[in-house]
Amino acid sequence: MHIPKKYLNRHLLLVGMAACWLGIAQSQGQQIPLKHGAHRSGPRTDAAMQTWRGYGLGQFIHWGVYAMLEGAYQGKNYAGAAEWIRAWKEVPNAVYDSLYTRFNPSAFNARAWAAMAKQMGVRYLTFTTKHHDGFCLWPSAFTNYTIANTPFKRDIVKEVVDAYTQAGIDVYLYFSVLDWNHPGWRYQLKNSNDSIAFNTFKQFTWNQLTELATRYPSIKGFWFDGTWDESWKKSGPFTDSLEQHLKSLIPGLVIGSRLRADELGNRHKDANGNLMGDYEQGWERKIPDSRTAVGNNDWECVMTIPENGWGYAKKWMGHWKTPVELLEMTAKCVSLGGNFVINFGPMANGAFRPEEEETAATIGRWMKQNHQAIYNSSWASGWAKQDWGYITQPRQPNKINLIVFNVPVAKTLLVKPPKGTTIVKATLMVANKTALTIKPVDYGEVQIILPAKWNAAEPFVIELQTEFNQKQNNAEGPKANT
Ligand code: 1KN
Repeated sequence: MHIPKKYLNRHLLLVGMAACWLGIAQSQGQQIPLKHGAHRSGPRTDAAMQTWRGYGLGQFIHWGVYAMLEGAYQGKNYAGAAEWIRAWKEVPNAVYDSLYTRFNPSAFNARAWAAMAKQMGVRYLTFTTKHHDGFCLWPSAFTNYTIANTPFKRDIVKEVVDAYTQAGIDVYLYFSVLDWNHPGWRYQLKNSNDSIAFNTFKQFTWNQLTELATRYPSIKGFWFDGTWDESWKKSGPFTDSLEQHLKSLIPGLVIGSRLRADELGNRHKDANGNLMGDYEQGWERKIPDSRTAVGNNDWECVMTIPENGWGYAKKWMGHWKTPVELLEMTAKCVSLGGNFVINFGPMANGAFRPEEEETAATIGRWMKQNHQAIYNSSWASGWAKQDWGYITQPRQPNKINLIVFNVPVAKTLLVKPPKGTTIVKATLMVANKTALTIKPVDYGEVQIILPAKWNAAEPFVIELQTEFNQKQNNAEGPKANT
């Protein structure tokens, strides 16, 4: 199609005028008025959130009656995520829904779980209290479909919360709003009967969450899931009251962006683009590529070790991430200002599979040596990303950590500090804390020279001590010839 030039120009003019008008509207703070949008703009600044922000590494545990089927039925492997197996056409609902009458995890030992997590170096746990199937790992008073009605009987949520809390690991409770077991659950509200039924469901959800917050007051937050359906999106005002109610029960409670909807049905971000909840909770099995992708929001990435699947599956499908790959993801997330959470799916007897035990042990050995680059660390503003690895900024001033994953054959790491920053010392945090040669080159770039025979068997950390000098003239580097 040919459009005469003069019309194109006129179009550009109109687009320009519209953009300008929008710009004026925004600068004058003209926003869509919302009663149930975000109640804060920008990150939380209180101590509980500072703690959350500094975790670096967390553990997720998915456990429920789905573990009994082990991701398979009658000899066939389920290609989906093992905790979703009830939705597989091969599995009759009646079979799945009676599994709990045989749930008896004789090897379950919450203190052993917490000990493994402690050794691994995680600083928080997110634990499934109830997944989409509706089965409750605590003896909820609001349904019979709970641990109390299994041969095991013990309150698993309590044992986990207590053991981890005693080990100094903060606990967050995963809770699926979507509940396949509750008669009032609806995907959509098509008529008044749906709304009446869904109101009973909302009351049930309110009751269960109040129960969890009251029974386990040492928890630091909730992790919501199963909130993507139309019925829930139409419940914006309810989600708002629920969030405020839970926060009134436990001061400092941290809740991600998946619980809320605004009154227009927007999730995560309200109609004005402000994040609802304390951190962005959309990074499931994916990691942002850049700081711009996360803006100024707090965020967390949750990750499976196999390709997909959170509950126990006998056969892990696809590529299993190695400990070094998981550490690289951890470093990447922290360098972009987020936390990284690795999922474990215990077996039906309550023990972890050997692959998970080994993964935890290997990550723990590395964390013991190198946690200074992961804990209480964030995005190193102004430091250019480099191909050899990741740069993190600890909370101390004048310190930077380099986490090296790919050692250049030339054994020289290039870094480019922000304008005005000088590197005064570079210390290899292994090999007897060797001080490394620092060679400033042109354009404000600096070479850090590794020992000639340096042969890293695993990723390692270099600590930089820096100085800030306002007056230093740090000229721009060469521009790409575009
Ligand atoms: C793409 O659809 C989904 C729906 C639910 C993908 C994942 C999930 C659930 N969230 C993870 C944290 C697991 O609990 C998974 O079952």
